[in-house]
Amino acid sequence: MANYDETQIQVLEGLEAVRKRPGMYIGSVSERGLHHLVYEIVDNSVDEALAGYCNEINVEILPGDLISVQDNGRGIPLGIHPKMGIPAVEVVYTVLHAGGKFGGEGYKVSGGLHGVGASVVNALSENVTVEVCNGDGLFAISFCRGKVVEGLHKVAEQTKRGTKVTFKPDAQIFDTTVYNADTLAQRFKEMAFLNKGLKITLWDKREENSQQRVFHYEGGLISFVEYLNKSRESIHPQVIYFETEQNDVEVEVAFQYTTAYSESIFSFVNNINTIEGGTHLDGFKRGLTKVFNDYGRKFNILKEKDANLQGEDVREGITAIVSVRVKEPQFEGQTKTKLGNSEVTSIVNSVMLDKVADFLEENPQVAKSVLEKTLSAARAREAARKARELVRRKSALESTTLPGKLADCQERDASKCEVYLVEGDSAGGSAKQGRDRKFQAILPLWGKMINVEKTRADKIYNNDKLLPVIIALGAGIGNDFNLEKLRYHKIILMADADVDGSHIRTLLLTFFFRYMRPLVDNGNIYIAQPPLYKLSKKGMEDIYCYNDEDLEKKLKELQEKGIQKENLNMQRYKGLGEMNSEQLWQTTMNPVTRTLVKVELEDAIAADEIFSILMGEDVEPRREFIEANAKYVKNLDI
Ligand code: 28F
Repeated sequence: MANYDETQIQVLEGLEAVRKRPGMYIGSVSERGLHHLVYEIVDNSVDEALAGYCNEINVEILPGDLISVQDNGRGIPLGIHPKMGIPAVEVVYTVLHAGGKFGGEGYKVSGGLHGVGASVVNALSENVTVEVCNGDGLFAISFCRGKVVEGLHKVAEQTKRGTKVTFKPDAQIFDTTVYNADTLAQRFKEMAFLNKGLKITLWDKREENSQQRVFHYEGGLISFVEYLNKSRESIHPQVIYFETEQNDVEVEVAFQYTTAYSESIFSFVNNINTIEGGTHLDGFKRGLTKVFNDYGRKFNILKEKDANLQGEDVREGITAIVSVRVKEPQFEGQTKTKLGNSEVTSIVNSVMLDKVADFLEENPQVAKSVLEKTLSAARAREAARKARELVRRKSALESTTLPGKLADCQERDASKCEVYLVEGDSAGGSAKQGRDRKFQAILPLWGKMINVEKTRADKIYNNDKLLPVIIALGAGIGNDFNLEKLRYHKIILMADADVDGSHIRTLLLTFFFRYMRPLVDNGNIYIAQPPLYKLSKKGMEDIYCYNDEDLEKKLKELQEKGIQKENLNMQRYKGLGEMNSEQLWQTTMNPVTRTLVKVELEDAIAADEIFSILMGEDVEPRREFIEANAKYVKNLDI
């Protein structure tokens, strides 16, 4: 214990650094960062499950937004750490990066996006209590903002094993400390799918009489694909699945084809959703293309005169999960969610060739249906290529042939430019007059927007409603999309706050998500917030309210100043069209006074799901969604 003081100082400095710059460790201090704390702790339990010692995790949201996570693993080790001279559990909770690397033999594979784990949660929590049952009893240790307040001590006799962590996120750090149970549930569901047999229970105890939600799938990835396809029509009954290991890399793949036109492929490394893909995904795609070409040639479904199927042909309508477990994953890319280990490509490619070829030979009926689908996709691709060529040629002439309806801005630096996509010609007119033409462009949209979820690519590229949007943005579409060519860094959807407005917003978001996905990932899309009410009175400046709570608040403020509701004139706006250009500028477009909602992608799987439920072919899931959510609807105008 000679250097005990010194190491303690290092520990405190480490945690102080986390408190100073929390964003560097958990991404942000928004609601998203708040949820991240829970994932860090649950990831530790999942690691224990991956090691084969734990099969149940219970998460509770307690009154006051405390979180408790409990597992039935071996319990965090309590023995004195040889170098630090303190119990191992204390090391795990106070030393940055203490996770898998400490104490020699770490876990074989380990999840955790940032791999920073428990000490970061501790640094960013008002209180943490860790309880460990290791077979010899129940022991506990407590912390406050990262510092030990009650050292490790025995609490009771206990023969069971496991770890329970209870923490309260620090209100000094986070914008909000209120948890969203649905966000957590979505994540736990995915984790349960990825780890077959693992049972994760979520119980929101903030409300009385609340129900437990249990996520437990013996089918694992097969259940995952079935779940994702519940609002799609599959073209073969069973999910194609295999699980194997090669050169220390575990590969698990499940996929099924549907009548959809888009592809929904999700890839994971050690349970982490690799949003940017990487070598495992490359291997999957390469293997898939080759296996169908080989099969098609062998059985003469692909004739001699036919060209090879291309990657996009064999992926049309596929729903797939690619999950690999790698010992030392290297993460790259902007958000560190892209696998870089080059050896993984050939491993996944070769197991695909093996396993999928076997499956096709054993299931010729399935092989035939899928190959027919890929052939028709190849024909559609040809048509789409011609359509896209046309778009490209039109956009190439960009400066001279910007859409006639577009009122462009003067600024040429795209990072300073905004474009408002406005529903309806009349609102478009007011927006054109009201805007600051230096940096704000207006593109009015009119008529019926197409639903891209139900349309094949070739019909989209030359659709007369979408073409102006594609050309105005200037960055291309689909595989050709190039963020660097984007002409406006803020794309603002401005539609009425009614049912039709929601519809057009949803149609546009579906289009951006499926065909200009980098815009979503990069955070270029915003939704304008026009006011719902105007309060006016002679001699008083007009007051705008953006929702019902806002209205209540402002009425109360006025009352405190002695202005009664009865003496006010209250106007409820039914649409953008009711505002003149000056009002529209003041309430919705002036960067100083407006509110914009930024569209962010927190969970790509949940987003894919909601788009296919709301916009897809299958009616039943949509109906269920509406029945489940109708109670939340506030301003329904019929
Ligand atoms: C509610 C949160 O944190 N559970 C955990 C264990 C079990 C072991 C462990 C954890 C070993 C390699 C560090 C026990 N016995 N739930 C949890 N359960 N950590 S965290 O060991 C520490 C890691 O790197 C454990 C034997 N080996 C490991």
